[in-house]
Amino acid sequence: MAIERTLSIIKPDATARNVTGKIIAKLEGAGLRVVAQKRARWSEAEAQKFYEVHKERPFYNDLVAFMTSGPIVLQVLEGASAVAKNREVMGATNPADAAPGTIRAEFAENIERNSVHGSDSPDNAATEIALCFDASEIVG
Ligand code: IDP
Ligand code: MG
Repeated sequence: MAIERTLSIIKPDATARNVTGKIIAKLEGAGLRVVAQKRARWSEAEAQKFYEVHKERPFYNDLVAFMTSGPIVLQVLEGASAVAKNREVMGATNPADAAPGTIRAEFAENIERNSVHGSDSPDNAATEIALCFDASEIVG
């Protein structure tokens, strides 16, 4: 299995409830290594750019408002098949469908306030990592 990197975001619903450490423990427990991490508060323009792929979706404006409503924690995760591994430990987008033990099953409030973002392909991971981190901030 190839060693990959993926972008992870701990979302404002989770920072508000002070569960970033519990979420990071889940990621590390799945074998993912945090090789970059920073806390940030996105501007509207930053959130709009990050979620540009969703701009035609009906939930886009609400999603941008949610993602700018409080602090987030941006991370680069590294490990074997990190993109798929992270999606597995995150669980389904809607927590009602998320498998027991996944981050979203345990922490998400609803389909929007679902605690974490994870890149959905190696190509998108590379794009999202480059958007959020300078190379010098990633230390593997
Ligand atoms: P993902 O985060 O599981 O990859 P996406 O379809 O890429 O899911 O959607 C991006 C984010 O948009 C979700 O994580 C969630 O916060 C929000 N979202 C997705 N679908 C809905 C919806 O039907 N209603 C409200 N928000 C949604
Ligand atoms: Mg997605």
